[in-house]
Amino acid sequence: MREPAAKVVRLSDYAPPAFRVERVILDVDIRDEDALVSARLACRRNVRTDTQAPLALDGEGLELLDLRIDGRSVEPNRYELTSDCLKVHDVPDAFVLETASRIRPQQNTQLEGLYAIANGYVTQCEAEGFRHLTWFPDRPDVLARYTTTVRACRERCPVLLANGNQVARGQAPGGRHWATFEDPFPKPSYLFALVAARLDVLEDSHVTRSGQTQRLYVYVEPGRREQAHWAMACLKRAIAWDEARFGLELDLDEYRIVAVSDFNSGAMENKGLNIFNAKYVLARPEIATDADYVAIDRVVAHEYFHNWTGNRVTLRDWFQLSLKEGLTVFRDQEYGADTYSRGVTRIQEVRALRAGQFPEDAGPMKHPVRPSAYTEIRNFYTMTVYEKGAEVVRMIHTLLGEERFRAGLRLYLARHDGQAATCEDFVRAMQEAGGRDLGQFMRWYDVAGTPVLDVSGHWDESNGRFTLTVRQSMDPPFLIPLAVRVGCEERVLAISEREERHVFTGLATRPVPSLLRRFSAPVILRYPYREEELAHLAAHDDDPFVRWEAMQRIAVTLILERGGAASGAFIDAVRRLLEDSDPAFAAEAIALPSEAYLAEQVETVDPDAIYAARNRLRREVAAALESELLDAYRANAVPGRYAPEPAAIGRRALRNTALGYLLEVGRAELRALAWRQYAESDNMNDAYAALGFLVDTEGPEGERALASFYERWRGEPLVLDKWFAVQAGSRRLGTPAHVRGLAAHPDYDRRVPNRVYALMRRFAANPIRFHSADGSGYALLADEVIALDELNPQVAARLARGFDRWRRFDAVRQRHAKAALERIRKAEGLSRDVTEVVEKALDGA
Ligand code: B3K
Ligand code: ZN
Repeated sequence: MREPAAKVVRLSDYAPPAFRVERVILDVDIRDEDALVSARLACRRNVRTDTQAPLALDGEGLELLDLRIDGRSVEPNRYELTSDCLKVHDVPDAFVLETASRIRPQQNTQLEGLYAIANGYVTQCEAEGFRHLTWFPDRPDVLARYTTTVRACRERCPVLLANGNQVARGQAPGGRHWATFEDPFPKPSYLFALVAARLDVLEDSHVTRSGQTQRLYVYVEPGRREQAHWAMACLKRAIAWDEARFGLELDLDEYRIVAVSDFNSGAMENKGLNIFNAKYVLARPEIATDADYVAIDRVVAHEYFHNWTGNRVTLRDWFQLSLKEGLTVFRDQEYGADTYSRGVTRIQEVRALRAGQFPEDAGPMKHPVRPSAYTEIRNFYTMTVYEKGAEVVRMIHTLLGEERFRAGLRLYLARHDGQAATCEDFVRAMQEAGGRDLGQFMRWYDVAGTPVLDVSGHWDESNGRFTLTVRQSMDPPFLIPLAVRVGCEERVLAISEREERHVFTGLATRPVPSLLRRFSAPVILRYPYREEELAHLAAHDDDPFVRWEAMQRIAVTLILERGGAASGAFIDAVRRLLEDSDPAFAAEAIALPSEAYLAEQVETVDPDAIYAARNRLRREVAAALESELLDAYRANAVPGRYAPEPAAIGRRALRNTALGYLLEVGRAELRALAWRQYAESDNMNDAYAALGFLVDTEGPEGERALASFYERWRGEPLVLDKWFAVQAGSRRLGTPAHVRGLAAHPDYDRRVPNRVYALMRRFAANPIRFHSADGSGYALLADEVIALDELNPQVAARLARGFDRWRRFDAVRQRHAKAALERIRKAEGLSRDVTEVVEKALDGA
């Protein structure tokens, strides 16, 4: 089944739908080889649009069996059918359209629409998956009320679910059964969901502040109920948090999460029936790391928060995607900050933004937070839309303050409840409630690229004045909240000109300015700090981000300008941090900038040189501080049983960061320490950290650990993913050939996105071995993209993004990368998804 031809969709072409759909009555009959879908749509012409327009419905991969209007068969000459559209001419202003179609969920490898999983069937409709189920105006501004009947085999699919409340249920001949659900909330088709499967369920409840009891359910594969407790605890915490922080309550009597093993993304916020990648639900100490526990917490919260920001108020069109995603990421970030450590959470967000979003914003797939054109919307679930989108919302929060931001959010939700909104609607509500003109601020939504702030300081000793000059790269200029502290005075400067001066007075000595506090804007800030000024900030500033950033700045200079030779000031700073009262912060502060971030700082990337310099700095720190690192390693052992609670997570982070440094010393007894940790810890977090270090280290322990890990965990898919990932990310020289071997391993399954991401996306993110000068890494990724594209174009396109930065490398590597990209482009029947990514990589700047 090949896709319809690619065409560019533009924001400027937006037109309201010609028809509204008021009611949908859907019947999905899942059988062994296919499914029959019948739909009754109550349609009404939108009076404000062309009154002659035909009814145009989206549909892909549907075999049309019957078509009726108001009960009468539609004559063949009255409709047109193409591979993605059904057009019916001469329709009245209000009518009931009935269709019957056959689909093949058992053959659906794209995992979009209705598809088979090991233990049943599920749907994924965002963004345009509903058209794989039935004929429909599959766009987010058509909101309808749904009644859904699901039919399936009672034995194989005992659990039947769809959005809303179950209103009827029954048995049918041939060992089959059915259930009907009514969703009281109008919703766009992308929020539709159904499940027919064999599942275990964990039940709990939540009592709202107004005293109402709501039932909560987490469904998992049979036998895994014990692994659902953490996700349930997270859900309850998130519900309570949204009530307390934003006054938003759950609007449903029943709320369900269903975990599945085959899923393209992380999770999906379908109204009342979230469907999750099992990776973001299942946890127990032996199989999940601290990072896994926290990620589950954040994703469960994120999908829950969508119930208001996304579902109650949805999107007018897909260009507005960040309206729900940026806002909801901001909400889950704030939930994370309130639940764990605010400072450390912020540092981790900045790290991720710089490693992923900044490069995206400077590469061939760059686009504004609100894109203006796309070929395939599936390619725009990006860090720019999500993470930069969250930064944009955060800047509004910073400009308005908590109280007025809350008022703005309440106004936005009240004004647009039950509607499909735009980014302007959101900013307008914030502007009204905040009493602040945000007209200039809208540029953040519509202009791509990372702004640069060039800041300099002028000290006037004679009258104790310090003047900051701020020049911004954007023209016309952006409105940028720049939080600074000079001496004891803290201000949020609202930068709005290309160049501005800000004066601070009453200072006794030359100050060291504390800039971009809390990372108050997603910008690159340059300031000519001297090393001792940075050491001062790292030791004494009161903002964790500024302290961390000072360490990063020192390290960047040492790595890129001094070949990784450590300075006394840096060693001293690390020594002090090892005894910091906040181990979670210390772990972040002594971790060096990532190779991806370093690569963005140079003209032409030489990955081997960056690696060598960065690693030299690690070795020199380790050699100078061996005994202090060992002390920190011992002092931060966490006694008692494993629990994913913040203080313990922080201690484990510092302990493992110290261990990583110690292994750079290269002595057998330190490797033995890591081996003991691998073999003896009672939790995956510490075992996996040790495994990662051993795999990167010369010595026999790495192989031994890998073999034992495989033997122990081969039956546990999420852990087996880790086994693949740790090898794909290894810095060992033979990694490309080794990964090629793993792609032929019996446990490598291209139909399972988690497995593909574990091996191939991890490999594409390997800062040195993917970029092997012989081109073997690029060739391997190209082979995988081509093979995968036939099964799952969405996942293939994500892998293809591994080539994004190819032009930044030397001529030899560029030649290999270009050849790999051209080979992909020439592949027969290439999907729209991969075509868009590869063409932009080849033809873009
Ligand atoms: N809204 C979904 C994303 C679905 C991705 C479709 N390609 C998950 C989320 O952001 O919450
Ligand atoms: Zn989301």
